[in-house]
Amino acid sequence: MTDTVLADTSTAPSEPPRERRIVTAIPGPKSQELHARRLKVVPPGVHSVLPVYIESAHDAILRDVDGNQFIDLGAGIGVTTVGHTQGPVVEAAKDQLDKFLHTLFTITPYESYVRVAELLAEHTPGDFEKRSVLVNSGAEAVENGVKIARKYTGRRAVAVLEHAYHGRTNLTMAMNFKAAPYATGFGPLAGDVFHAPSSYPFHDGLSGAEAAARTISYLEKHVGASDLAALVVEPIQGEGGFMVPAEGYLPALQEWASANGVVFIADEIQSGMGRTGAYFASEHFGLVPDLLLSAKGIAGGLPLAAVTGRAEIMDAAQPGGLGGTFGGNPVAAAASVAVFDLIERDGLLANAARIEKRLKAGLSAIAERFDIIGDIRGIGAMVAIELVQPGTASTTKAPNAAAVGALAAYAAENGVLILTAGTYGNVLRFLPSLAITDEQIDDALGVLADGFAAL
Ligand code: PLZ
Repeated sequence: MTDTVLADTSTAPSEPPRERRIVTAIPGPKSQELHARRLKVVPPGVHSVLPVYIESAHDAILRDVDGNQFIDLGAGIGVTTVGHTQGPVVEAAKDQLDKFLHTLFTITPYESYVRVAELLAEHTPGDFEKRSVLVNSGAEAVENGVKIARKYTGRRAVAVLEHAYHGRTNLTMAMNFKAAPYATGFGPLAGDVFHAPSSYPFHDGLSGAEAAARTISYLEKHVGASDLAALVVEPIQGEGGFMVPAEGYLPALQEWASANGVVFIADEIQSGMGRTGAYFASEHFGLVPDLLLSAKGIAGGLPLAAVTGRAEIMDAAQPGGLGGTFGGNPVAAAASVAVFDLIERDGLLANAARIEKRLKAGLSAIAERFDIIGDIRGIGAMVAIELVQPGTASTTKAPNAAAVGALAAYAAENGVLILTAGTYGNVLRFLPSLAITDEQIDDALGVLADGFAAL
């Protein structure tokens, strides 16, 4: 008998190579079969951007049931930020699976919930006492943030920004800028939600101070600070198209909010948990939100979300006023603790700057060849391009959604998953996991460049 000698590779022997590989038409025959089954039992309201059915995923690669492999530039919309199926995260979840799956924290509590709250207190901006409530989804975090702000202030109104996205529940539908597809026909919507003008440097050309004056004037005239419970902002808007506000804009809003007793809430559901190279994007702007909402990336793929904030605000909610059956599920909480540990252990935050540099350099090179790229923007592993009609980049900046659709389709057919965004559907966004390699980025951008050439 001879010993089996395993090669020293970073991939397990059964794992496919971590590269793009297309072996069938997209979607392949097995995906098509699954899709036909799905159409009989899942309503069209639940739409899939790319109906290839996934069999496994690791790091930045998705493998479908037909054996096609995609470079994943979407990370499940910013969820698998540390990479798909990272060992320590999977192990932590598996360990917890053997212990208990559920008790309901509001019946009999457990440590991992407390640990997640400690980690959130440590890694969110602000050197003061904080509390966290854990829930299941981003929208639920938004709902709770608003609820807590209303209780604390005794005020009714909520302000959000143009181009915002906050979820699919009744209140959050009203908070989204885009009615279609999120709210169309689903009303009546929640009242007392006000959409204020935002900062969108590519389009408005305003300085941060000018844009903030516009936002504040709108709120003072249209709502009145004394009726405003909360101002909810995404430091970098996600679904809206990764707009980085002009310098000074967000700090001016925060200053106005705190001078007027308005709870300043940062929705960091998409921009948070390392995506921009800081734990939370608020840090890039010097923001110290009163309440910070997190979800998506905080548990590496398991459903978990949180409202974290100043103790005196969070403590305004009466005992029993916050919670929910599955909020802070023990498996999700265990995975979340592992995600925080992994970010520290591997210094993952530093990857965001590498990814930004690589993506922006590649995209700039493409922009030199094709004049429909009007803007390249973003921070860290949160980068986007806004596409305009030929020759309008410095004039009308007329949106080019058709090109975005064609490019995303071309990329998918060639093994690169790129998500779209933007109020006018004319943004391609790149939000890969922090585990993506330079080679994978270059390969994906090569495909994208071919897509531009094919337009
Ligand atoms: N706030 C900033 O990005 C979720 C939406 C996907 P949930 N964005 C992805 C879709 O089409 O439903 C999001 C966000 C910001 C809130 C949310 C809502 O988070 O976990 O999807 O409820």
